[in-house]
Amino acid sequence: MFEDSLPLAAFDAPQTFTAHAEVRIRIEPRRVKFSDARPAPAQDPNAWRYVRVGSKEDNHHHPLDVALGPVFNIRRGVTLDVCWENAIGSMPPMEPNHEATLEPPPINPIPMQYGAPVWKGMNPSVGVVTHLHGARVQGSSDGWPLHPASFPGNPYEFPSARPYRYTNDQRSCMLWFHDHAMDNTAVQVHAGLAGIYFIRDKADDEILSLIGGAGQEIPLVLQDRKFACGFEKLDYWAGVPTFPDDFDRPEYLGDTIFVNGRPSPFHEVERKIYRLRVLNGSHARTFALALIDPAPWNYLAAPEPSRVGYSDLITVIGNDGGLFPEPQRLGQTDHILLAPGERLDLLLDLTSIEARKDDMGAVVPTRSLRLVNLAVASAQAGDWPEAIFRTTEPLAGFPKPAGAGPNDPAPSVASSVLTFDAGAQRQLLASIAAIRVANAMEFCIDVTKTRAGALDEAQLSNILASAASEDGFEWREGALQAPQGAAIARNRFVVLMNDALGIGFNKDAQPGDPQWNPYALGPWRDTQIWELSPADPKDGRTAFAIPFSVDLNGSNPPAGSADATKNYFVARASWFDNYPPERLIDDAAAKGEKPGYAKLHAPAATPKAGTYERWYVANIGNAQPLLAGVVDDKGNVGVPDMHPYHMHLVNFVVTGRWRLQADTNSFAPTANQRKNEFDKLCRHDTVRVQSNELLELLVFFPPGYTGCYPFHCHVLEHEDMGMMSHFEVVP
Ligand SMILES: [Cu+2]
Repeated sequence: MFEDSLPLAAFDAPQTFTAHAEVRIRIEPRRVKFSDARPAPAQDPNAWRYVRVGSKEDNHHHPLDVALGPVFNIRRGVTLDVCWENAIGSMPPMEPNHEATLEPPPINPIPMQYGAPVWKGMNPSVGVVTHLHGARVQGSSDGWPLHPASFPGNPYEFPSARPYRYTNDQRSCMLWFHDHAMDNTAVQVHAGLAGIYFIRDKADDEILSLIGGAGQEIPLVLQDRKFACGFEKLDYWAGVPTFPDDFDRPEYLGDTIFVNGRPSPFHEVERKIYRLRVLNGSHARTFALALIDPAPWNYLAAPEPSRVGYSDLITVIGNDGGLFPEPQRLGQTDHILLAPGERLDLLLDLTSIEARKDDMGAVVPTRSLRLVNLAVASAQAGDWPEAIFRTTEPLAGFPKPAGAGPNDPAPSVASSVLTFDAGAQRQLLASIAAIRVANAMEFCIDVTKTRAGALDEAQLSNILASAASEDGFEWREGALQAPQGAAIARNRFVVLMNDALGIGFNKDAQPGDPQWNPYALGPWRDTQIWELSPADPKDGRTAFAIPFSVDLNGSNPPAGSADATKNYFVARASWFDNYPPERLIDDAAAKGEKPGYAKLHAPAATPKAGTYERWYVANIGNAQPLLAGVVDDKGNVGVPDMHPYHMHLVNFVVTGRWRLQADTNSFAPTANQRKNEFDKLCRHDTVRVQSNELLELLVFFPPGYTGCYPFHCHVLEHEDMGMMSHFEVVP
């Protein structure tokens, strides 16, 4: 570890735009490096890559330094027209959805079968779809999963290029673009299809000049990955092992943290202030990030008492939707959680770092601080892998394991996140040293150079306050809110469902079969998302009882309450539940239809542009009644998954949290209970919803932006397997 240098210039061709521009991005197989120690392969491509046509990367004879796409820098309000072109290669002549005629492309073991479905019951890849995550765009430019830029020669008559317009009409923030193809997002992002995109404005300029200029900014794209042998390729399937009972684990988990495309790299810095723009670009892994001194006892003549935790050098100044209204400095032993899809904007103040002397009295010219990931349970054999999604607190309301007595505590998940318990610091360092995926990167600090001035916290607060109330939310009484007097148009109720116990998918399931879902009248899917309504459609579907009451037609004040169990009906299931509405039509000729995806069902919600809505989002299991029967005969506890819930187009603020309580089977309101969650300061486009948790979100649909947009879980495999639905914003 810490042998590769952090690629920065290696985001080879930064693209900066201050006036309207038209850009072509070609998506193509390329040879890339995954490690400084090994060159890119001499011949066969080992990644799919976004390349700007005409840039210095646009040269097939040369390998590229990283798999990540070019970095974009765009001024707020400047329009950028991007044509996303699929140049991955043509499909051999084939009948629609006919797998047998297709050859895999030459980048295995990245599993890029053009024609074969990746997961059971899913569509094969028929192209690429580029989505700019977090962007305010018209629906027609959002990257609709059913509108791929397809492979030339595809039998569905999809075009091979998609022109999108990005208006960048939003406050400064870090966005990222990645593949969003129906059913195939996970493998295509793994193949390399991701890149980052910054919107810049006045407040952003002021932050950069406060810390010494744009050179002090370091983008950090964190992705867990697993090398195939030889360090030339990545192996997707090795990250999705199958349980002995043949129950597929539906998440990819790598054993190494890649930062900007390199495994656990190092980066040389000085005693200055740095701005870290952090993206969790992983498929399924949530990080608990902290800063530590990895070797506090190596120097006998240390000028300060030895300590391990250095997270107090970090000040959090923003997340998905841009800058916070006020800065939040972390504590010495704090960690901060970052789920797939989420971003953080951090200031790292190294100006106070002291030089150390060795036992001969000579100054040691460098000191190291390490960015670590304390959520490591999956690295330990035998652990239920989803433990990595949990936090250090015992999960109130979480069902006890089979055989647990009345006085046994609810399962604590403390073991899944390493802690800084007093007296256990040496043990912590030993654990970190032993677990590869606990190590993100190391900062090597040159202490021989003159130090810069410390962070001007008063000036920082002024900059953040000046940009606090804009773009749909106002900073009032210590919380982001809808502007004074703005109406809340209505409430909606969404549940995230898991088939955690492996009911399994059977497209031919019939009513009464275990694989038949009586709530949505279709086969159970592994993961799904439902919109609930109190209205019984009277078609025989089973009511779904939830101990929480939402008046869907209510407006301000919020209508959610935890006092009554109420029956709901599944008004709209996931795209996939009513199998097979989005299957590629494979007998189109016989039906006299055009080949392609079948017509989409109605949207789950139709909010009006320019309005506010409250969305209640619950993460619960598929067992009814809740909490009963969620421990299977192997002692596995059901519904352990956290789901990072993502809505396209919008920003939202978390305005309430409830937890399902085991003893009373009711939802109890909880304060902003997890440390460093910063509910009142965050504009989210993605938020963690822990198991048995219910969130109240204040969602702003920006004026002037209409069309269809997905909302989904950002665990890419969950999304591919059905935890995705869509809303249509109407004028
Ligand atoms: Cu999920």
